Amino acid sequence: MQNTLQWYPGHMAKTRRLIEDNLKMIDVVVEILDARIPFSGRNPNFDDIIRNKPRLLVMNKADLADRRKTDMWIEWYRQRNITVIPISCTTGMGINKVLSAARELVRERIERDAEKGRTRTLKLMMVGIPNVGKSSLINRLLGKASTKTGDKPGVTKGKQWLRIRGDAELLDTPGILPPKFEDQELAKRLAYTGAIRDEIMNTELLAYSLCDYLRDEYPDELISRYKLKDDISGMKGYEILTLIGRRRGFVISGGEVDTERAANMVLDELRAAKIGNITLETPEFM
Ligand SMILES: Nc1nc2c(ncn2[C@@H]2O[C@H](COP(=O)(O)OP(=O)(O)OP(=O)(O)O)[C@@H](O)[C@H]2O)c(=O)[nH]1
Ligand SMILES: [Mg+2]
Repeated sequence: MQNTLQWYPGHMAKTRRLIEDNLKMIDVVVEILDARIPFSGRNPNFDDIIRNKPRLLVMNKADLADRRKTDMWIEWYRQRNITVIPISCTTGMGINKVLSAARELVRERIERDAEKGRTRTLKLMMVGIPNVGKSSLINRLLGKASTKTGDKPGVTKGKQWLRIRGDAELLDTPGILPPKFEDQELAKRLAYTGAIRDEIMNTELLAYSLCDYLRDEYPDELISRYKLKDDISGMKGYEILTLIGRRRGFVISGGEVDTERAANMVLDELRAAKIGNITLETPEFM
């Protein structure tokens, strides 16, 4: 990992302005989180940008996350009077709750309009860090692929208005991250899920940390996926990754393990949930 992850691509500053400029015509902001990092995957700047606008939180990619921890995070947010809806754009789980929950947040306004004989077109703006599934959620709500999605951050470039079923309009926005990361652990979690491009990270160091985490939180999944025979409980992340590389036959001349190849493989397999349903952070309850 670079010593201090300090960066802010120009398009993210532009997106911030895009969100701010469109906010006044929006009824509800839908903030999309990745269920595998329901805390680290929130951009703290959204509080400044969105301010008092009604906001709905959805935790997408629940199909990839650890169900038990998803429930813990829902409870953690509930204790803070925040409702989070777990959804999956892949399986369709929870999608039908999104619009009704958003309407509920502005019910009084909808009712006032109805009294005046006006039907209100609900205007929603999707925001979130890169790669969480903002465009996928729009496609799901529309029932068709109307906006481009992709398994890397930075797919959506400009803004895009899309209408659904005549009674709602959706605005897609590109993902944005905070300008800098004070907390390296948080930056790593973003990278594990693919919210930060691998190119700006040291993937080997990233995979070492991931192996440390999996050893403590998901040892059975790790052992079974890579058929590890040794006792990994006292091992360091890099030792575990070396073992994994050896099991997979990633050996270079001289019998050394190609840890870079092993690192990329483990990260890919984590992202595809091949190691298991893994959530990368656990809430702390007071
Ligand atoms: N397993 C799983 N994958 C999902 C889900 N939702 C989206 N994806 C995948 O995640 C990747 C990113 O989805 P996008 O919809 O492009 O994400 P985005 O937030 O619009 O990304 P940017 O526009 O780059 O900020 C794609 O490969 C999607 O297929 C989900 O619920 N489960
Ligand atoms: Mg997008």
